Amino acid sequence: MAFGEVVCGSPGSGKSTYCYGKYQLFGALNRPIAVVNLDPANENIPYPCAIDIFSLITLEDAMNDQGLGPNGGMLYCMEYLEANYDWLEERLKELGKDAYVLFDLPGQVELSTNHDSVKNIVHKLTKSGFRLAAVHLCDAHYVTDASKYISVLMLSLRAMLHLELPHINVLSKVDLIKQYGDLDFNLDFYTEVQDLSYLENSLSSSSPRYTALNMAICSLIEDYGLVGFETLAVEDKESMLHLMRVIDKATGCVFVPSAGAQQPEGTVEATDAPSALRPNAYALFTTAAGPPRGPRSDVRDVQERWVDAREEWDAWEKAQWRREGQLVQEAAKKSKIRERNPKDKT
Ligand SMILES: Nc1nc2c(ncn2[C@@H]2O[C@H](COP(=O)(O)OP(=O)(O)OP(=O)(O)O)[C@@H](O)[C@H]2O)c(=O)[nH]1
Ligand SMILES: [Mg+2]
Repeated sequence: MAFGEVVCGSPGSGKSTYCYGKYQLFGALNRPIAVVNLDPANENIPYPCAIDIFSLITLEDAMNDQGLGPNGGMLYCMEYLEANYDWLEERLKELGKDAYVLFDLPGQVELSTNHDSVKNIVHKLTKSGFRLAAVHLCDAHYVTDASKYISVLMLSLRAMLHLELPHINVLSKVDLIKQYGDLDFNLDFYTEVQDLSYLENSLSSSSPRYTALNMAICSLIEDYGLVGFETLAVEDKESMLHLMRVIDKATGCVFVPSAGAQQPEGTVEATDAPSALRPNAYALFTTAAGPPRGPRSDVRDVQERWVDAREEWDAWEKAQWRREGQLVQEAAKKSKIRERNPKDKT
C-alpha cells in the first residue's frame, strides 16, 4: 500500500526544505521515499525529484500563454494538473505500490483552503489507494504575536476542513523562535490550543476595537476542538524523527525493514518470512497505536531545547559532534594501520 504526505502551508514556511530533510532522514533509515514537486514556480528544488510538474507545465508558460499574473497563473497550473491527472497517475504507478511519496505544494494558501483543484487531486489519490496525511507548515514566529497566532489558527482550521485528510499542523523553524522576542506563555500553550481566553489581554491591547470579534473567533476555534500543533526544526534529527512518528501514526504506516537490510540491532529478525510474520522489537502495535515516544515528543522538551536553554544545548551538541568526529578519525587511523600491518590485531 502506498503512503504519503501532502506538504502544504504559507509561502516560505519551509515546505521544500522539510521535503529535502525527510528525504535525507529516510535515506539514513533505509526507508524508501520519493518526492514529487507540484510547485510550478519552484526553480531551485533542493531534493532529487521523482516527478516534477515542470515537465507538464511551468508558471512562466501559464502566465505567458494565458496572459495571467503570478497568482492567477498558479491557480491555472493547478487546474491544468487536475485536468491532466492521468499524467501524474502514470508516473506515480512507476514508483511502485509500496512507495512513500511527499507532495511538495506551492505556497499559495488558497490552494489548501478554498480552491478545489488540490482537494480534487488529493481525493483521486486517496481513491487510487494512497494513504495520505496533510502536513501543514506554519512559521513558528507567528506565535510571538497574539493576533498573528489567531490568524494561523484560522488558516490551519480552514485547511483541515477543506482537505479532509488526517491532518498534522506544524510550527516550523522553531529553532528561530527565541530571536523574535519573549513568548507570553510557554510553548505548550500554543501547541495544545486548550484555552484561548488567556489571549484576551494581548488582543485587547494590540487592537482594542476588535477584542470582541477576536474572542468570538477564539471560541469558534475552541468549539471545533480540532487544531493543535507539532513543532519542527528541520536540522534537528530528533525533531524530524518525532514528526515522522506522528505522521506514521496518522496514516497508519508501520515500516518493517526488509530482511538483510542494515537496521538497528534487534529491530528485525533476519529471516525470509513475510514481513507480517517477522518480529519487530519496536512492537508493531505500540508503534501504530501508542503515544509517540522519544526526545522532542514532549513540547516542554522542545521549549527547553530552543527557548529556555538553547545556548547550553548548542554547546552540548557541538561537543558531541566533535567527539563523533574524533571517533571517526581514530577508527580511520586504526584501519590504515591494520592495512599496513595485517598481522597486527590491535
Ligand atoms: N532556521 C530554519 N530555517 C528553515 C527551516 N525550514 C526552512 N527554513 C528556511 O526557510 C526558508 C524558506 O524555506 P523553503 O523550504 O523554501 O520554504 P517553502 O515553504 O518551500 O517556500 P515556497 O515554496 O516559496 O512557498 C529557507 O531559507 C530555508 O532555509 C527550519 O526548520 N529552521
Ligand atoms: Mg517550496
